[in-house]
Amino acid sequence: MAVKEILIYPNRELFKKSIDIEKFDIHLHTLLDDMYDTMSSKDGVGLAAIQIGINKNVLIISPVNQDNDEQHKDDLIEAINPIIIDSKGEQLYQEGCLSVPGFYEDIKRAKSVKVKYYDRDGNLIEKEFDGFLAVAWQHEIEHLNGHLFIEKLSIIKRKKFEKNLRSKK
Ligand code: QAP
Ligand code: CO
Repeated sequence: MAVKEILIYPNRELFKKSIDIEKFDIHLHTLLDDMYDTMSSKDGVGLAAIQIGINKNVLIISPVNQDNDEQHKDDLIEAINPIIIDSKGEQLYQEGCLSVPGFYEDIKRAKSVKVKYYDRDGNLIEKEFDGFLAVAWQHEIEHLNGHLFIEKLSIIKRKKFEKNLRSKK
């Protein structure tokens, strides 16, 4: 059990590009476990390693049961060196981010994505996701590329967001 500190915007670390994992070893497993403990402690549904200051291409996504709102660790998606190989359609979804606490906004993204990634044991997986999970994949992979969802806001909404942030300090 290790809950790590989550980096909060405007921490510049969040804008670093992450690098690929080369060894599927105990260090990777500890990182994944720490990420899960950290995300769970804040009721998150997704987390990228860079959000706890580790610039490696690792992300987790916790599918939420559509019927009873429950999250189960067995369903947890753990993805190493993930890439989106195809995307289709469009959807608007209200996003938030553990690194931008208390802020939520509708963001336009693809409706479905096909992704390729490794699991914690180094098995290559190719799968398609849509709806909420497709949003989560796009949001988390964006973290690995050094970007945040607030960069997708209109100029007016972004200005309002920055003004609010400064007034809260
Ligand atoms: C990314 O977001 C995401 O502001 C994960 O006060 C977003 O877990 C995936 C959170 C939308 C799919 C759809 C945010 C918790 C959690 C907050 C999160 C907060 C407490 C955000
Ligand atoms: Co986020």
